Amino acid sequence: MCSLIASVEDGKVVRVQGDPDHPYTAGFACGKVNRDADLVNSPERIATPLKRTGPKGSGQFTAIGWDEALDEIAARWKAIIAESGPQAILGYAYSAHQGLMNRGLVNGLFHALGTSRLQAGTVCDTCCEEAWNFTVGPVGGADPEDVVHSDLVISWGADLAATNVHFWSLVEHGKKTRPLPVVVIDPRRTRSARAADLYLPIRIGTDAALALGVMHILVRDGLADRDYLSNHTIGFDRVERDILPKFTPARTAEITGLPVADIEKFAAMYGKAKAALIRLGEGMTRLANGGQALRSVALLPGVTGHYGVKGGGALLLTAASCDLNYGAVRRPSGPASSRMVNHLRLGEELLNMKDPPIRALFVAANNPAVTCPEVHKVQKGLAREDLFTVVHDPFMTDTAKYADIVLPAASYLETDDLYRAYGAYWMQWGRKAAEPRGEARSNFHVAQALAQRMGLADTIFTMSPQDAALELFKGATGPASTADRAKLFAGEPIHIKHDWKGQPFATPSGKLEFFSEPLARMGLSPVPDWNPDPIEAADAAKWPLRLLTAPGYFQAHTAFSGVGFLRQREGKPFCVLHPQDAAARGLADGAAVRLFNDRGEIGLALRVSDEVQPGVVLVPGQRPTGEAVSGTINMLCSDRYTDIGEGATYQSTYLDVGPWRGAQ
Ligand SMILES: Nc1nc2c(c(=O)[nH]1)N[C@H]1C(S)=C(S)[C@@H](COP(=O)(O)OP(=O)(O)OC[C@H]3O[C@@H](n4cnc5c(=O)[nH]c(N)nc54)[C@H](O)[C@@H]3O)O[C@H]1N2
Ligand SMILES: Nc1nc2c(c(=O)[nH]1)N[C@H]1C(S)=C(S)[C@@H](COP(=O)(O)OP(=O)(O)OC[C@H]3O[C@@H](n4cnc5c(=O)[nH]c(N)nc54)[C@H](O)[C@@H]3O)O[C@H]1N2
Ligand SMILES: [Mo]
Repeated sequence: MCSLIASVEDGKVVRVQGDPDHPYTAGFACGKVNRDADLVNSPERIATPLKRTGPKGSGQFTAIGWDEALDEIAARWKAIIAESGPQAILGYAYSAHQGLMNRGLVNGLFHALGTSRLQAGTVCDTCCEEAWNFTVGPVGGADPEDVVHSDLVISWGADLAATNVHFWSLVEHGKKTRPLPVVVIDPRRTRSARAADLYLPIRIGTDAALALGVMHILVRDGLADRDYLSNHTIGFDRVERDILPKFTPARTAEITGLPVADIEKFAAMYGKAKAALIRLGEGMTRLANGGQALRSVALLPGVTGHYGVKGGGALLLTAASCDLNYGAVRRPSGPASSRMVNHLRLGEELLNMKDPPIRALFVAANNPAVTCPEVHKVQKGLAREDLFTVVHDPFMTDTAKYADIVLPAASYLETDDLYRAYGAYWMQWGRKAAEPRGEARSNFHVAQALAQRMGLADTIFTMSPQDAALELFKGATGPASTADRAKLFAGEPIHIKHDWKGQPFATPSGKLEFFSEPLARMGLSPVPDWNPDPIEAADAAKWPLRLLTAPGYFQAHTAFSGVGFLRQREGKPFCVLHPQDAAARGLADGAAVRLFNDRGEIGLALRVSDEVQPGVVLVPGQRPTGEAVSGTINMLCSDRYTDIGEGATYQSTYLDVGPWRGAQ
């Protein structure tokens, strides 16, 4: 999350740019956020609340007033609660607004009502986060600004030039003044990979094998830091005895598709570095064995002791070390536990959940009809005539088209909120830059208005955003909680500074866990390992190509699809095939092609490029159905869970590509 300056003329946001005075944002934003003035002022925004007039999914609505909309929602919910209990309602609110209040209070509303609860984020980061927690513990990783002390940077499954532009810029800056080699490990030759000193085009889903292969070489060559291992880690003896012998350079090369020479070169660079920083991405964890992959890579800096050094170690996320009293907003009242619905299984649960079935759905700040796997099931679930659906969004999304009532949402530039970065140690109060467009209202406002109509008495539902923010500091510990309130509300960036001497470990043992007792109890391998996944292997035998899914440079997920300029920059929804795979199928660059597997088929434009390896089809971003030749990529992805964290397995998708012959 960047620190931004919005310029406002006549009450209208005219420009958004990175704050030049912020040490990390350093005066620039990514190509998408630079266009956020266009997003707020987009002619495609919904102006008023809407009520459905046509069949679900048809997008036929009529304008209604806010009071009418909110009264109807409250009346329907009360009737459903009286008949079936609160668990017949599901609040499905996610992260498009990153403010702690606008994100948290919607969940707080459903918590207080005692409805079924969303196990949120499984579409995104629960796998990597849980795997990190089992290894390092629920604590933030290395500070990206410490890269000024690094002597080697590894971008492991993260496209830094797309999703981490400020870190990338610090790396480029560092390279100007000292040797700072960059290694990129990614199946796609991304922008970051093209700028790397060593690029390893790894086979999808084989990162654990590479990390273990590197450990094998480090041990073989006497580059393991035995003091660090014995003082700060547990279980390496088991890994060394049972696992590392299996990952010889030759076998590692066979599994990962990388040349032995490159594996040796990378291991030598890593072993000889004094402060190597691994920037971990989430991309490598969105497949069946994603948890093992992340765990294995996160263990690597323990072998060399880089976790103990400033500028060394690994960074996945920083948010866990911003210790605020989140419960004040997210869990004001309500039962301690309730029925859980996995974020990935919306379709499944809408169709099959019983005792009681889900009868009412409130979707805010996400677009599951595009971004959830098994889109066919999601569409079928959303099309249920007996489901009362409300969607709160600035735009008429694919999901909103299925709603009974659509509420126009304010964007982050039109709200007051407190933000905590999750890739850096900063937080900041973000003031409302302009009044919401049309009749749009913020998530915070809607949560409060519905809470009042539902008779909830928690004071958080009547507080101003500033007063609610102050609740987050009550009883909180750690550096974030000591923020000077006057500076905070004046909008100054607050540095969440930790005085760590090396990476802290918040595991049961207090050490980096090569051996994890909790994983053993769950019936998972307690030590890092790599084994082929049987379901993937069966699918791979049937289908010749594997899906690689990564953010688009100008269309990440669907939140920027309301900006015409960015849609054009990204181009028509497309896929990328290696020249060999395109030639073997007689497919030319620019052709419309059919992507298909057992789950269905979609139509995209083809780009032929060797940025991917043979055997891979890359589909950047998730694009709404109306933009593509036909359909959307998640129609081909299953809602199966990852090994750890019950996360998404988009990249365990196998398929084929052929000429587009019109919808079948
Ligand atoms: N500016 C900006 N920043 C963002 C976002 C945004 O929209 N805009 N979105 C945010 C969100 S929601 C998220 S989740 C993060 C995601 O940001 P990241 O953590 O960077 O994760 P991804 O971008 O999903 O994937 C990164 C890379 O992983 C590669 N990859 C895929 N499979 C494998 C594999 O098996 N092994 C390896 N080594 N690499 C693999 C992909 O090719 C891709 O280049 O970005 C966040 N940051
Ligand atoms: N195939 C495949 N699928 C994926 C991924 C992948 O790599 N491959 N990545 C996954 C990941 S990492 C993620 S995080 C998810 C993201 O998936 P979603 O959470 O669905 O994210 P978006 O598509 O950006 O949708 C966000 C919606 O919120 C709306 N919005 C923006 N601001 C506000 C606000 O302030 N209030 C309200 N009420 N609404 C607002 C936007 O207009 C948009 O419609 O997708 C996942 N899906
Ligand atoms: Mo995400």
